[in-house]
This record gives sequence, structure tokens and C-alpha cells, in this order.
Amino acid sequence: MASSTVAEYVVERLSKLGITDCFGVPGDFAFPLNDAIEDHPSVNWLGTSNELNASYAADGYARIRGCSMLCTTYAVGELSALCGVMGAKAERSAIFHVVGMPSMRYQHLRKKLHHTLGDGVFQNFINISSQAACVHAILTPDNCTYEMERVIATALANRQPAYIIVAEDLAKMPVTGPTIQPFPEPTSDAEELKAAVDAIVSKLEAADTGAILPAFTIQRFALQPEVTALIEASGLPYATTSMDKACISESHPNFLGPYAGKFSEPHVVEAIEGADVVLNVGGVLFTDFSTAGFAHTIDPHKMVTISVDHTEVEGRVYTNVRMRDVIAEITKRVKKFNGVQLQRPTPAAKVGGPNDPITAESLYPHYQQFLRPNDIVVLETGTSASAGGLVFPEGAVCHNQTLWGSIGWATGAALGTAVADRSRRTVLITGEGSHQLTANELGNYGRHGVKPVIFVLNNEGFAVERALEVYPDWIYNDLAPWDYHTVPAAMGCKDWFTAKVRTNGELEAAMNKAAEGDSTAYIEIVGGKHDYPPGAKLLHTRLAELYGI
Ligand SMILES: Cc1ncc(C[n+]2csc(CCOP(=O)(O)OP(=O)(O)O)c2C)c(N)n1
Ligand SMILES: [Mg+2]
Repeated sequence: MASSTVAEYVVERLSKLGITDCFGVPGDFAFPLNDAIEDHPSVNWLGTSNELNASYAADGYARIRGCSMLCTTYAVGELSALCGVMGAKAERSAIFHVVGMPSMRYQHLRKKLHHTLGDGVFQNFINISSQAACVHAILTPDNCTYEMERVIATALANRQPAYIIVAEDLAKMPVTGPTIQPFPEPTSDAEELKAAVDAIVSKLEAADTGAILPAFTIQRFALQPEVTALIEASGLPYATTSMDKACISESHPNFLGPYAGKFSEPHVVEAIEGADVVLNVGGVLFTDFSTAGFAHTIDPHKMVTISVDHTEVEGRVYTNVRMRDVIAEITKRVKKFNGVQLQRPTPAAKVGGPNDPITAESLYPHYQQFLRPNDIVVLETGTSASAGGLVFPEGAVCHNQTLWGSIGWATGAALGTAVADRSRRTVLITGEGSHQLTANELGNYGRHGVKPVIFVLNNEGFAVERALEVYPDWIYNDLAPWDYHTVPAAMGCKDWFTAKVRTNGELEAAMNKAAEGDSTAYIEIVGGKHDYPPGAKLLHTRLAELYGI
């Protein structure tokens, strides 16, 4: 790397993390970065239709690969990406957002450049974009070797975005800083770790019953084997909120089903809320949407919370202890619980005849049948989030945006998951309203040769919003009536299997066709305008009752 430029150094260093693709839109201030990516032997440029889509794709990619790269240009590009990068911060996805800014020559002269406010101030957008990251660095030839290690270590330790910005002229200059070794992963404070583990183990010793709630962070930090070992060593059952869905394979015999407070299946409520101790492994976020409107009742004294960098037991917080270390230590010392009641979730039964129209009730059992092991399922906000109630087969994972909830995310994120692992099938389940925000990305699915199966529910508008309204037919919940299943062809996607289905029989036939071979499928499902899954209505009623919204 001795003679590389700053831009080349950044790309090479990120490629060492296993990143082989960079999502983005080019721009003149970012040209040195764009060139370095295009020239790099193992990093592919994955052009997208706009930077927002690129940020969603980068989020999806990072969820599968552990981190990702997003490259945008100054101001107009980086600000377009901001909603996606901020969502990645909220939901812990390590995107390296690399931005090219105007040359220092112009900055010193305070020139009135394009993509600025015309005020000669070049910090305006750095202050904004850095808020969507957990760490940021303004690179120079002198600092870039050190700064890259600092941002990489911090982003990976938090699994949150890093914002890296470099001026166009400096990006083309050779690196002058010293060689810096990669920073080690953060380690736990030994005394705090011992105290935390002692406290957890004695709590478990005193308990007759227990349960585990694994969190989405287990997936983000790739700790599934460690948490599975804890489940097996303790024999404890586990359940997941919608945000944490399938972070541990749902085919495991100790999986009880989804947990959404008192609206969960009775055996789940009993196992979680009735347990003497609940191990919250990873820091479950009990959000409005993941708890059916805060319908959960877990005695805080019974809950042990093992978060990314701290652990809480009985109101005492142990700081600077890493989740990985706590999980490993308690797995060594946990007792095997006796007489654990295991009960599998009850999958939704098939309803409706082949000639009947597709309803919210008949749709989900079809998805249930369609899923296969190791699928990557990407669920959009809206009624499609109800597919989180499905029981996933062995190794199938679920990605959604329960916390950030930015519609259009799933259509972008599924491009990222599909690129990140071309050996697995990505299944995108989205409503048509959300899809309209980012559907211009379909052309790039075709261009980049990924082969997902895409389900677009066409229910004439923003159904989940209709469900939340006393009067469902405000015109703001209506949409332009696209002919969805014709869109892929119009965007240059050749040889895709597309279909528009109205009945259960048509849906089944289309699903059978989509399951054949490895061609891409795009299925437009016609649903009822006022036919909502029960969860959508319930949520609103709950939140209205509780807070009077
Ligand atoms: C970026 C953004 N804008 C607006 C919203 C508000 N919103 C939440 S769900 C939703 C409607 C989703 O409709 P659709 O995708 O058609 O799904 P459906 O509920 O109809 O199945 C809207 C507008 C949001 N969450 N994110
Ligand atoms: Mg809709």
C-alpha cells in the first residue's frame, strides 16, 4: 500500500473487511473515490438509482456481511442517503459511508461551488451527516492510516455507520502517514465482567424457571452460535419480538414463537412473563410496534439485560462488559434447567378456496408454505410486517425496520441482501405504497444480476394507515395505480417471471412457478382495500387507548 493514494487506501482497507461491493451514485467531488473503487481488483461498483436506495442496499448488505460500503458525493448525494444511514444507526448496521467533498484549494478560497449554500462554508453538511454515524473522520494523507483504523474499530464495535469524508484533491495524494495495525476488538473490564457474570449466575441458580429473549444485535454481531450454545446449555426456551425475529433459527426445538406481550400465544406469555428470570440477550428494544403497543409485562427485577457494552442485573449496571464475553462466560457456568416446558408456535392454518379472492387471512399461510431453509426474508413496514408472524424454516433469517420504519427501505435493502449472498434466496415482501418510494431500483436488480422473489401487495393504497384511521378513506392514503407487474420489464429486467394474482389458486400457481429454478420472480398480489391483518388494527386501538393519539 506504500504508494497508494488516500482514495485507494480507503477502498483497499475496507476491502480487507470482506466488502466486495460498494453501493452509490458518483459525483465530481467523489470521482477519486469512484475511480479507486472501479480500479480495485476485488470491489465492485454497484450503481443505484439514487443515494437513498444505495443507503438501504448498504444496510441490507451489512446485515448479511457484517459491514458495507456506500459512496456518495458532497451534500446532494450524502444528504439523499441520510434517512437510510440514520436508520442503519438506529438498527445497528455498520455502513461505511464514504463521501467526496470539494478540493481544499477551493475550500481555502471559500469559492461559491455547486452543491453548497453559496456561503463558502464547507462544514455545513459534515455536521449533519456525522449525526447519522457513530464515528466520523475527515481524512488527509497524513491522518488516514490512523483515522481509518479508528473509524473501523468504532463502527464494528457498535455495528453502526461510520462517516468518512475526503476532499477531492487530498483523495488523489499519496498516503504519508505511518503504517498502523488494525485496532483490537474492545475487551471487557475483567472485574466488571466477573461481577456481572457472578450476579447473573446466582440469579439463575435461585430460579426454578427461566426464558431467553434474544435480540437483533445477536444477528448483527454474528453471535448466533454462542447464543444457541447458551440456549442448549441452559435448556431454556426462547421467544423473539418482531424486531428480533429469526435472529436465532426458528427451527430450534426451544423456540416458543413470537413475543408481543399479552397478545402472544398463551404458552409464550406464560413462559416469558411467568419466568423467575428472563435473559434479555443482546438488549431487546421493547418498542411500541414490537410489543403491540407496550403490551409486555416483564418484572424488571426478573430481567437480566445483556447489552452490547453493558449488562444490567437487579438495577445494577456493569459497564464496559462486552456482550460476547458475558454470553460466553454464563454459558460455561449456567445450570441446566429441569422440567422446561417446550411448545412450538402454531402456524396459521390455510383458509379460502382456490377461486376465492386473496385476503389478509389467506395470504400469510401461503407465504408460510413458500419459505424454504436459509431464505433471507426482507419485510417492509406496513401490513407486510405481519409476515413476521410466520414460523421460519431452518436457517431462514428476517430483516425488517421495526424501529426506524422508513417505507421503501425493504425494496432497497433486499438488493443489498441479494448482492451480499448470491447463494441464498432473498424474498422481499412489500406493500405497493412503500414500493413506490424505491421501485426505481428494480432496474438495478436486473443490471446487477440478482435473483430475488418479490411479492408486492397491491391493496389500493396505504392500508396500514387506513387501519389506523377512524375514517379510512382520506385521499392521502391513495396512490397512483401502477401496473406493478409490468414495471420490471419496463426497467430492463429481462427474463423475469412476473404475474398479477387475484385468487388463492392464482397465488399458489405463481408461487410454485417462482419456486422453480433460480429465475427472478415478481408477483403482484391484488388484495382488498380495507382488508387488514388483525395486528394492524390492534396496534392502533392499543396506542389510542394508552396515549390517546
Ligand atoms: C419514509 C416514510 N414515509 C411515511 C411513512 C408513514 N407510513 C407508514 S406505513 C405507510 C403505508 C404503507 O403502505 P403500503 O406499503 O402500501 O403497505 P400496506 O399497509 O398497504 O400493505 C406509510 C405511508 C413511513 N413510515 N416512512
Ligand atoms: Mg398498500
